[in-house]
Amino acid sequence: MTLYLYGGPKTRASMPKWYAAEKGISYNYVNVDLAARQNLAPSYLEVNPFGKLPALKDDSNGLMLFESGAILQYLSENYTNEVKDPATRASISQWILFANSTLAIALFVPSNKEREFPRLMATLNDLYSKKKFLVGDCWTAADCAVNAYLGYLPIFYPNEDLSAYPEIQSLNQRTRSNQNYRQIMGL
Ligand SMILES: N[C@@H](CCC(=O)N[C@@H](CS)C(=O)NCC(=O)O)C(=O)O
Repeated sequence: MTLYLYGGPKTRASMPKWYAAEKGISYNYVNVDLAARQNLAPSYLEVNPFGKLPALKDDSNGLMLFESGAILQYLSENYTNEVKDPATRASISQWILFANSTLAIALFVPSNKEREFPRLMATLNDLYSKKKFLVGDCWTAADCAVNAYLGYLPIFYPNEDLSAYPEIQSLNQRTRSNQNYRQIMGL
């Protein structure tokens, strides 16, 4: 049984890499050089026809999967014991989708940032003031996805004033002091 994770430096492959490291999931890493356009080589397009990173191949069942969120969810459901019932599965899925769509757009699409960012950040700040983990009582793929996107803030917007969101600031401090995260992000 072998997992192959296709990624590259400074790509969203960091998210499944971080998750796998935290959960002790082993895999073979395949570096795809975007600058050399290896992502558009026919051999990689067989893995992800869109030529995007990351992607995952699971030798145990022949699955080839793209989209970082789908990869997180697959690993969470099949390579950890964090999903114990349909409600947990749905809640984790909700947060992964939130991170990869709603939150990602609010952070990275300038026309949306002004309108969406303060509301989403205020709500997340409030949620994190009440609980440490988004689903249940341990760090799951839901936290990985949301923490990874919030962790992009100091990287992409080092001058952004986050003092109105102290819980997010301390969450980001915890993320940035996590050894696996540091290693994967090259901090
Ligand atoms: N929504 C996708 C985004 C994938 C994506 O855009 N990946 C970038 C790297 S972060 C990529 O492969 N870019 C190369 C290209 O578009 O040619 C995911 O989360 O996996």
